[in-house]
Amino acid sequence: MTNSQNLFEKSRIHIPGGVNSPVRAFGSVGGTPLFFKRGKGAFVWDADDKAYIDYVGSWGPMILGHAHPEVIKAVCDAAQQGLSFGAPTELELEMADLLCSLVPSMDQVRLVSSGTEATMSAIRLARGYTGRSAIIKFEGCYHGHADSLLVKAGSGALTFGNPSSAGVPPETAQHTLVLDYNNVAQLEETFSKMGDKIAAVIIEPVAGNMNLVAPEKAFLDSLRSLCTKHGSVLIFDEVMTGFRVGLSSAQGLYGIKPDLTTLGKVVGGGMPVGAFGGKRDIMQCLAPLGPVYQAGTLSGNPVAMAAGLATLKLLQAPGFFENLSTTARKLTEGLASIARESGIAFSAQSVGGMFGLYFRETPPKSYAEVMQCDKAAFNRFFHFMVDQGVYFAPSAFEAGFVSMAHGKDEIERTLLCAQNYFSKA
Ligand code: HOZ
Repeated sequence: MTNSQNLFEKSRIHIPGGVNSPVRAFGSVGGTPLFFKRGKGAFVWDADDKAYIDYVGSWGPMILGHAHPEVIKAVCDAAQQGLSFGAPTELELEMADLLCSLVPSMDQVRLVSSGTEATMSAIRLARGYTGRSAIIKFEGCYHGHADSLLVKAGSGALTFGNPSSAGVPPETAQHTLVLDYNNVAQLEETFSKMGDKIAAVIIEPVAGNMNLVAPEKAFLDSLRSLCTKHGSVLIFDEVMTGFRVGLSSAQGLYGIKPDLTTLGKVVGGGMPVGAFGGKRDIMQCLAPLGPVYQAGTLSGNPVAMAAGLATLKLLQAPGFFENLSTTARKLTEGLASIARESGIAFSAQSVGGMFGLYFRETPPKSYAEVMQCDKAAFNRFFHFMVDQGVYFAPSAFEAGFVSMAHGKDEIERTLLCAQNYFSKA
């Protein structure tokens, strides 16, 4: 029995399913989850001391690679001053100023402790601001696990075949309309029928929780114009794409200004941080200024702020995102070309530092097309790569991530392993 297997057996006694977040359980790919004990740069080491090139990066935050010395120093320095005060600190001010200067649509921002908190609060704020109840989300998009958003959701919900969770009252779910990603006609029809009832549309501007699905520009443009026309709040959930696909996030990349934006992952540099922000008149509906309540004991935690600020400082270096995007592109183009030579139905694509691998001929454009991927083929590939010391997300329905620590050697080694696999598959 490996140390990971042993730890998993023990964890199942007091932790439901042995994990604190479902996708980690390897339920979709089969086998036993790896327990990690250390990370450095592009690598993680499991409980048996085996090293892996890591393409999960804690599901996105580790954009600088693991244990970056400047981030670790910032965290240690902040911790020396005290862990939490439940009162404002200067670090929060620094973070808010930085976020509003980097995110094109953000006049004001509120800091929270997770992406789920950010999206849940943004929805409440949009409802409070408009006085309307209905929201639109898209099938396969995942916005954290708040009740109204766990309807036909992606990520773990999709991985385990329960896109709509038990425990969500029908009265809550009835206010959530689910439409198809990238379907302009359906969006227009819905707005023409009930535009005056729609409080908000929430979208992952690049979907990353049903594998990676890239948006069509025309789709994002119609979203913007329909929300403006009908007085609905457009929320870009950039928890995954924020500072991951570019310095000005997906909204900068596609040239769209949402009304509200949610952030998480990279913004905390590996610590629990989320944020939501946007237009001043909407943000001013929040307590203590306005009637929409939202609060948190650990919101804006100084140690977490220090990690986030150190990370955001480093990714503003000239050429950072060009290099990151080139790394992701080399990986996906390399994998696609190796698979093509072996006649395997496989495709891959990247947006900035995130990527998708698909066991089908072309990248999917919707949830329905994601479902056409050969999941069993992904699972076989996943396990072969793990054996070879390459760790991809343990689910066919998650995006992958590279960091600035992934260099030529790591990409070449990954491609070599994949070549060994595809040539025999
Ligand atoms: N919801 C995350 C993937 N999109 C998984 C989080 C985790 O297991 O850490």
